[in-house]
Amino acid sequence: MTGTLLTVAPTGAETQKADAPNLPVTLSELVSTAKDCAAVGAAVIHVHIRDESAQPSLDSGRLRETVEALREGTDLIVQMSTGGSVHDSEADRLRVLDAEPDSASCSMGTLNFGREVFLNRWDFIVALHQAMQEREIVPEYEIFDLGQLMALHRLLDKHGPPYGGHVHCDLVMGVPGGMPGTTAALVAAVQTLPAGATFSATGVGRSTLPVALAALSAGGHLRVGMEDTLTYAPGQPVDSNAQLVARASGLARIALRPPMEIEEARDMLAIKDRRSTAAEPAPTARVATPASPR
Ligand code: KMH
Ligand code: ZN
Repeated sequence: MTGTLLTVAPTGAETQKADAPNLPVTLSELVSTAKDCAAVGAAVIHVHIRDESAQPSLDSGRLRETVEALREGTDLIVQMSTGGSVHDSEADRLRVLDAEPDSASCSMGTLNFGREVFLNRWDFIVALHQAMQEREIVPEYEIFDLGQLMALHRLLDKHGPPYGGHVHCDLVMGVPGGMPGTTAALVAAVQTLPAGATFSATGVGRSTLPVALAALSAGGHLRVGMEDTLTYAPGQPVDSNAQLVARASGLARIALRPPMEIEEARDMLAIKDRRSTAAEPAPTARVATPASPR
């Protein structure tokens, strides 16, 4: 049994800074969060950026600067969101790849997203998949509902494997409009994954813990962070992204599948090494987490 790949999704596009003052929205907040999360076990960072007013942005210059700063400050696998916010255009979402991240999300279908619609037309999904193949960027297929896994089978059958050959999915569960964050839904999704695929799971809101526990028991990996969860326990707001990563690390250790080292995660996901040898960040010193067995 392998270790557990921990992804942190620290910001997202839905929460306002005013509603969650600890949400990282500036580049320096993001880099500092990334370092803290790497220290407690994260290997991947799923990034949405904000503009100077802390609103979601897909500005090309900012995206590039963000990828560079995260690469300079950490060893984390940098995964940029191509999902953006529900208001972003397809052209802007495709242009995210110009920032040359290690990985990028590829959402596998359209769904109601609360009161909004998160639009992912088939032709757009194909365009994203092919652009990532050409640019040697590893996709993470975001699965919000069971039928989206059938779309993934069709995508791989018709358009071939992703760059690197390994298929990794993230089950995003509990979005109002998508599959629920339950063990039954997770099992149904896991049974429908393409052969050889690995998966992470994240449960939005109060489904965070049930989904994490179900994913670990099913041999899966975890995504946590303030993109998906703002409440640590009933009545207790999340302090920081690192708090959520530390809790996930503890659960992974209890399951005897401790957090994967970043290099191991790079191998599993077949990430192309874009780090410059000149400015290598110091290796991440990991700290023990509260639930570590002694
Ligand atoms: N913000 C959501 C509408 C992704 O990052 O690829 C879409 C999302 C998915 O977060
Ligand atoms: Zn996202």
